[in-house]
This record gives sequence, C-alpha cells and structure tokens, in this order.
Amino acid sequence: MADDDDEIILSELDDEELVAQMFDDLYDGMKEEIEEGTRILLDRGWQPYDVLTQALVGGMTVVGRDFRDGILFVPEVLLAANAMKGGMAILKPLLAETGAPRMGKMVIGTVKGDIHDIGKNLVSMMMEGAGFEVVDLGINNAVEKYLEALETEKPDILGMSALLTTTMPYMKVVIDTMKEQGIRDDYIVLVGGAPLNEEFGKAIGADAYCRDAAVAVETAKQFVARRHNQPNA
Ligand code: B12
Repeated sequence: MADDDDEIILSELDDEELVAQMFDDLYDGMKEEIEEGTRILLDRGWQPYDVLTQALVGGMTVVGRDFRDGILFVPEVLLAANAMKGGMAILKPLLAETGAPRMGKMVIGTVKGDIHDIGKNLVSMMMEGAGFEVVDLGINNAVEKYLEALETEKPDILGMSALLTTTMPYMKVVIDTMKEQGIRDDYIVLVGGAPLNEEFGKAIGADAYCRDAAVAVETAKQFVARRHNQPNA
C-alpha cells in the first residue's frame, strides 16, 4: 500500500532479492507486484524464458509444496495462480515474438474433470514462441472436444495435460478412442502434467511424456521433423 512505511520498493532490490521477493509475492497472491517484478527483470535485460522459469515457475514450486503439505489451501493457491498468470501475460508476447519459422500445429487441452491450466498455458506459450501454431481448448475437455478439434484444425500434434491422479487415466480414453476410429497414427500425441511420468506415457500409448515446456518444444520439433522426413507423410 502506498501509505505503508514498510513498503518494499521492488526496483531497489538486486536481482536475487527481487526474485526472492517475487516468490513471497506469488505465495501471497499479489498480482500487481508480480507484474511489476516481471517488468523490472525484463528491463534489467533478463530473458523472458529466465523470468518465467526462475521467478514464476520457481515461486509456484514453493506454493505447490505448501499446498501438498496442507499449509496452503485452494483459495490461496487460486490467488497465487492468478498472480502467476499476470506475469505470464506480460511474457507471452515476448516469448511468441522470436520470429521462429512455422514449425507445425498443435491442439492442446486439459482433460475432463481437471481445471489446472497453468502448465498447459506455459506449454502453449513456449510452443508459440518456437514457431508452432497452437489451438488451446482450455480445461475440462471430454474426448468429443478433442476429436472435434482434430477434425477441424488438422494439427500435427495433440497435447493433453492432467494434474490429478484421478484425471490422468482419461488420456487413455482419448487415445483409445482415436485408435478405435483409426486416426491414432495421424497425430503426434504428447502428454504432460506433474503426476505423469514416462512409463505412464508409454502405457497409455502416447508418443511421448514431456516433463516441462522446454522438453515439450524439443520433443515436438523432433517428432515433426521425423514426420516430415517420411516419404508419404
Ligand atoms: C495451482 C494448483 C491448483 C489451482 C489451479 C489453478 C489453475 N488455473 O491452474 C487450483 C487451486 C484451482 C487447484 C485445484 C485443485 N487441486 Co491443485 N494444484 C495446484 C499446484 C499447486 C500447482 C500446479 C501448477 O500450476 N504448477 C505449475 C506448472 C507450471 O507446472 P505443471 O502444471 O506441472 O506443468 C508443467 C509440466 O507438467 C508440463 N506439462 C503440463 N501440462 C502439459 C501438457 C503437455 C501436452 C505437455 C507436453 C507438457 C505439459 O509442462 C508444464 C510447464 O513446464 C499443484 C501442485 C503441483 N506440485 O503440481 C496442485 C495439485 C496438482 N492439486 C492437487 C489437488 C488435490 C487439487 C484439488 C483436487 C484440491 C481440492 N481439494 O479441491 C483441486 C482440483 C480441481 C480440479 N478438478 O481440477 C494435487 C493433486 C494430487 C493428485 N495426486 O492428484 C496437487 C499435486 C497438490 C498436492 N500435492 O496435493 N490446484
């Protein structure tokens, strides 16, 4: 608050102190402060990707730990998520404006029953930054929504996100339905989300599990390149 004597002036902190303060501000759901901190780091010459991973994702890791341990509850985490989105909105155009050549198209969405979207949004942003066109279906997607989007958008890649152990099996429902309809191999299927791992990705028949957005970009590039090298692809 402006009349608070103890107010911390973010721009007077050095980089390390500022990132630590941003962890606290994210924890406390202070969106404006997160936006200001994001801008300051950018003004100091930080790469957008470093601001994203070191200040924002780093801060969210602390929130996630305390949520798991029962120290934070849903309303607080929601505020933290909202603050994080404020920072991400500033970074989005910067990550997207790399001028990378068009790499391919991805349809992405969080699966049915699941409303977590920060990780998915981050993957979308990074994919766009790497030159992919991204169609984001949002959260809580039933198999019909995915199939409809595959038909209308004709992407190279289908991406599915799940953050709950109760919703991750739904990815298999989508892949199995694609198999039934004989369209599974028409797409590269990438899956991600904190509770998943490589074995799970294999077990449900995805092409790959990606542990973070950077891996998602690299994996997508490799698969698309491989696909384009096939004579009849
Ligand atoms: C923020 C958050 C929320 C917010 C979500 C806000 C939002 N708009 O997303 C709110 C408060 C709404 C929420 C609600 C709930 N949550 Co919650 N939440 C989290 C938290 C703290 C952080 C998730 C996050 O955003 N991480 C940051 C992002 C950047 O990381 P990420 O999502 O993992 O994404 C990265 C990778 O996984 C990967 N990736 C992700 N998706 C994809 C997709 C593709 C295609 C690819 C390639 C890669 C990829 O790349 C991303 C970027 O690097 C996690 C804790 C955790 N450790 O994950 C719990 C957590 C996921 N939630 C949990 C729970 C239990 C819930 C609730 C059931 C709580 C409740 N009792 O109501 C509800 C469920 C609501 C629902 N139906 O979905 C549990 C899940 C436990 C489990 N084993 O299933 C966790 C693990 C917390 C815990 N330890 O208890 N939550």
